[in-house]
This record gives sequence, C-alpha cells and structure tokens, in this order.
Amino acid sequence: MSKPDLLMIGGATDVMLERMEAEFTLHKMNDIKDFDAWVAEHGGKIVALATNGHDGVPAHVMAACPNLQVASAYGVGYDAIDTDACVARGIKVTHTPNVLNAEVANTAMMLMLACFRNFLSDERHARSGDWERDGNAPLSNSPDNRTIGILGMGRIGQEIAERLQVFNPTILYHTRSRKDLPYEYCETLVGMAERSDVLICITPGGASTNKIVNKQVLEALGPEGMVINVSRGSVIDEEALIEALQSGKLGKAGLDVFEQEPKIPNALKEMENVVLLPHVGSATHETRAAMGKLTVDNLIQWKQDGTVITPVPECAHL
Ligand code: A2R
Repeated sequence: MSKPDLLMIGGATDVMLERMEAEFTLHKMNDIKDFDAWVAEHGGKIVALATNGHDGVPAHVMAACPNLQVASAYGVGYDAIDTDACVARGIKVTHTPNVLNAEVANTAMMLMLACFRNFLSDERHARSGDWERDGNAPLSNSPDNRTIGILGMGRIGQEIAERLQVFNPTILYHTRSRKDLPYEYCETLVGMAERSDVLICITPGGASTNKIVNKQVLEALGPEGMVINVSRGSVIDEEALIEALQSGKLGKAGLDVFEQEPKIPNALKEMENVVLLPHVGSATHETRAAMGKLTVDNLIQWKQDGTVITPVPECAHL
C-alpha cells in the first residue's frame, strides 16, 4: 500500500509515531536542518500534517506544501491555525474535542481549590518546617456556596459546571448566545463578573475573545474575587490582571495559560495570591493518549476514504 507523505510539527507520543509511521512516510519538522532544501525535495509531496494547538500551521509551512489536504491538530483549541486560509485551499483541519473535557475541568477545579484553600503556601508551610517554627498556617476560605461565573459554556464549560456541583454553587454563564442549560445566562461579561465570586474562563482563543477579560471585568470581580483561566492566555488582559492583583482590586488568580507561553511575567511569579501552572490542563498520560489517538485516527480515516472524524467547525463542509 502506498504511504502518503506526512509532515509532523512538534512532538508526538511513541504510540502516535508508530501508528503514523505504519501508514505514512513521516517527515519530522524537528529533524529538518535546512528547511529550504527539504522543501525543494519534499514540499510538493506533503499531503498531510500532524500538528498541535500551540504550533498550528505556520504560513511558511502552508506555502511550502502546495498539495496539503489535511491538517490534524492535537488539542481542542486551534486559534494558531488560519482556518480561512485552509478552507480557501480545501485543507481539512481536525482537532481533538471532548476527549479532554474531564481533564481540563479537573484542572479548573484544582486551580480554584488551590486558590481558595491556599494549599500551595500551606504545603510550603508544612515542608519548610515553618509549622514547627512559627505555628499554624493562616486560615483560608471555603469553596462552598459560591457564585461562579463561567465564561464559555461549551463542551468543557459544561463539564466544569457539572463537576462544581459538589460545592453547592450558584452557576452563571456568559457566551455570545444563550444555551438550553439549567444555569443562569448573563447578557454581559461585566454584569456576570459583578455578581461572581469566581470567574472561570473556558472559551476558545482568537480574535473574538482577545483580552475579553479586561480591567473592567477584573475590577468587577472585586478585592475578594478570583479569576481562573484554563482557556488561552490571550483571553485575559495580562497587564490589567497584574495591575488588579498588585493593587488589591482583584483578590486571586489561578492560571494555566499565559499570553507569551512559556514565558510568565515575573510580576505574576512574585505574587502570593496567584497559583501558576505550565499549561497542563489536559496533560495526563490518559488524556494525552486519547488526544493522540484521535489525532492519528483523523489522519488514518482521511487516508482511507478522504473523510475525517472531528473537523473544526469551519472545515465541516469540506
Ligand atoms: O459564544 P458561543 O455561544 O459560541 O459559545 C461558545 C463560547 N464562546 C464565547 N463566549 C463569549 N464570547 C466569545 N467571543 C465567545 N466565543 C466562543 O465558548 C461556547 O460556549 C464556548 C466554546 O465551547 P466549545 O466550542 O465547545 O469549546 P470547548 O471544547 O469547550 O473548548 C474551549 C477552549 C478551547 O478552544 C481551548 O482554547 C481551551 O478550551 O482548551
């Protein structure tokens, strides 16, 4: 059987590599020393691409692969991919929705709990010997009976709302369109923030959500308020966030994502009222295996019959 040429951007698990190598002639971007020379020899042969939500499909790669037909992204967010350009060329873009809902929802919950309960500073208090030297750690706050506003109420947002139920919350949500769900819809994000103890961000990135959580929204949460971000760094105005946290206009932040990953502003690293994670929302062996499987399943199905399993909405008609 013929093996179409596939270019892989970024890394992949051993299982993914094994399956891709069985079906495709694999070119690894990380191994290409001289890109121009590689393009001259192989660019025209590449019909398939495996990538991820961070690297996307760079414009120079699109240009170098004129016969590209499918791009399979490992991850649910695809804001790094110019879907208009892909649609214009008939390239089917796929992503990995649903298989990471539970894990990202768990991450959001753990960030919220860590912020309310000061678990990270408590852990330091225990480990450092401060407990023996200085006595008990300061009291923290309960996550129970809170009003929690969820920005974005799609697959992951709904999973977060369901998992939060054990804390007896009042759940509000803001999206562009009202959903048929048993939670209260808020027409405006600021209006929701004014009423919320916690704002959890779980929209896609991209132009429509860029810095949507701005100074006004952050200050509406207030000095006791908390923001949790498991979506994209671009969704929050990071400069405004730092200012609000430093001035005490916002209470706490739990962040898994940042504007310039993997860079995290020093100001955030220095603050005690912030919990920081290195974009690990879906990063468990189990969930990454499921994401990897779907990434490769999309490519293999495309090879078999030209269709894909989970196209991004913009490409569903292709
Ligand atoms: O606005 P709607 O009605 O399309 O609802 C979607 C909402 N959303 C927005 N809400 C407010 N302002 C916006 N500009 C805006 N754009 C989108 O975000 C919907 O409720 C939610 C996205 O849900 P899903 O498409 O099901 O995405 P999923 O699987 O929950 O993942 C969300 C994001 C990914 O794109 C990654 O960036 C991250 O979570 O891992």
